[in-house]
Amino acid sequence: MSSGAIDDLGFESRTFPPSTEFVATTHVADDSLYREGTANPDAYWERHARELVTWSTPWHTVCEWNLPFAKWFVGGELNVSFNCLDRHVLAGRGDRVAFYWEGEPGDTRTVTYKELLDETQKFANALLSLGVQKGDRVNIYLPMIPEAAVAMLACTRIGAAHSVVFGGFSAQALADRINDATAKVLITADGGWRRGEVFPLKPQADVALQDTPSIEHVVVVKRGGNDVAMQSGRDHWYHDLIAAANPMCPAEPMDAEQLLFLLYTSGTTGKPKGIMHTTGGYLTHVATTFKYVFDHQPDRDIFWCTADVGWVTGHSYIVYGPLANGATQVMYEGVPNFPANDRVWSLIEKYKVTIFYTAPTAIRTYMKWGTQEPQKHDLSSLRLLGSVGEPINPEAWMWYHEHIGHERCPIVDTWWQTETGGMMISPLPGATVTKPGSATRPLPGIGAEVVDESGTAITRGGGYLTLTHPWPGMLRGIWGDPKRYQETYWSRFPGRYFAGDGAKLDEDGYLWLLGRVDDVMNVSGHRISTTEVESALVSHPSVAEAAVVGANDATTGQAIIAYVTLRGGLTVDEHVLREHVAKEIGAIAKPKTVYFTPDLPKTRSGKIMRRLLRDVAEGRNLGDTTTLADASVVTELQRRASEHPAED
Ligand code: 7RM
Repeated sequence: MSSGAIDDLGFESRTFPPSTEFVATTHVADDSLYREGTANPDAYWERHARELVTWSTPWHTVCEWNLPFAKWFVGGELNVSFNCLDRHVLAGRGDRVAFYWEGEPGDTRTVTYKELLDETQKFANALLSLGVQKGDRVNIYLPMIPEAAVAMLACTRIGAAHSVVFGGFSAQALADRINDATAKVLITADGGWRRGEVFPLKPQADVALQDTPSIEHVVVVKRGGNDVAMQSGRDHWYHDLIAAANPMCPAEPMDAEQLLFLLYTSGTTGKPKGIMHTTGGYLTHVATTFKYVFDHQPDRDIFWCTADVGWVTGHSYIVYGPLANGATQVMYEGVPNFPANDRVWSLIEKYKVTIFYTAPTAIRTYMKWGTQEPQKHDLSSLRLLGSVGEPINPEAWMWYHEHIGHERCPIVDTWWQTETGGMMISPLPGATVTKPGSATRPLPGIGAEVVDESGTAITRGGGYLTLTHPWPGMLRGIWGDPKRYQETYWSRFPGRYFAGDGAKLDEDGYLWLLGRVDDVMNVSGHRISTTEVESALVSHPSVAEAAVVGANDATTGQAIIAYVTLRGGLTVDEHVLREHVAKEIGAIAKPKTVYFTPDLPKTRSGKIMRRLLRDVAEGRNLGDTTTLADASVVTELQRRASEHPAED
């Protein structure tokens, strides 16, 4: 079906209701929450702000909306670190484990809520002693160690905004982000462990620090044990500051709209945007969605989110959402294939993880590595699985369902963005019948609609995903650039937030995410989403992962070029895959050429970078590659393209 915006080539029809066993203990087993959220979104969020968050001063207005600027819980005051730590300890739960942390080499630490609170208070005092004041920005550049959570929570305790930069980013990326935020303090480590080796952080930071005039002090956590230079007066060891710090630092109440953090997203063009999130609405959103989407119960569950704290998923669903709910989590420092391809499954078995949240890119990698890896381990503790970051191809969903969830665990496919702060579209696992590859429906209290080219909402078929009313975790702007905020998100469809993603609606009103609209291909006048062609390719039993792009073509406008990674040990002919796509979704979507590759170019958070594949397919020099995780992947594809130029 075609609405002119994006074609609907859909073919997935399997459905999975939650099991009676799951429903028996779930928080939400029926439509009541949806009905409450639809009837009055503000009242829905207000109830959860009251029930899940502790405030020192109540708000007078739930939501003040001056499109495109929102304020939530206006007049209210609260402290985020109090909500994540103190109140659990005050309620007698200080001995509950907050983190079972495991370093990549296999060293472990168990951190209770009481210990996390003690350390956070000391570090908050250390930051104060370095001159950090309410409203200042603090940069964080750390590996996945508990100190990352401590650093973030210590900032919230004193009202400083953090800006976390992923530890895999370059010195230049760090310097750009520090300078844009004019941060006063940088918190880093000597190094961290990755793939069996120490990767240097402080030496990278030193390069950045040559060009970051706003930085007055640097705090260095000892983790890698690598040699680092310490500049006297500026650089301080974390353990020295903690040893000298006053143990008491009362949580200061903050205005609900106090800046909580900046998080930079690279976007497809232009300089990184500092996405602004504030305090009361954000905490309400992530606490509520964590509880319901993961059906979390603190006395039962061990939660593991495999994201890095450098991404929004780590902010919202490792630090703030889980800790606000008093969750017990696993935190892992390293890569999933050290020392072997079964590390993830061995950790699930070891810590008896009940809820596992990861990305489609990881699931497809596990598919590539083969089912023998999870089969080596007892995964019976798992009760719920989650996915985030990209559309999950139906076949990857089925693999996750069968080989990890053993057909017992609901899967929550959660659509959201750095900009949305928290989850927006996702099943509620005890109430929603799932379909492989669909994020299902907007969560209670969230308004999402698919619109056509003219901005009119459609009820079937493909179009542009928009959000129709403000939500508590929404971004409050782009740091230093309100005009860009307005233009990027609020100008294409008046009155609506435009996410930049395509989506389609099926006959049950379920949403199927179709990827970024910039990637949509135009073949003989048909607007074809990358997601549907990729999912058709992945539905072939030999294929683990696929990326497709539209390359200029004299006859059809664009031709579909596919890059395909096979499942371990399997092979298949190019023409078989082309016919497979034709059979699954139609001849129009048949790739003109299929390239086989052991890897695809990805961002450091694991999203496929189709823009680079388009450059390769059209024989151009590569555009911006700074966010690419492994540059050798594209150079190899370029080399092969130049050896075998695609004939027209
Ligand atoms: C959480 C996160 C946001 C973009 C978003 C989409 C894509 C994320 C899903 C998804 C389909 C999903 N934040 N995306 N989740 N697409 N289904 N469940 O990833 O800011 O880094 O990226 O990611 O394109 O716009 S993000």
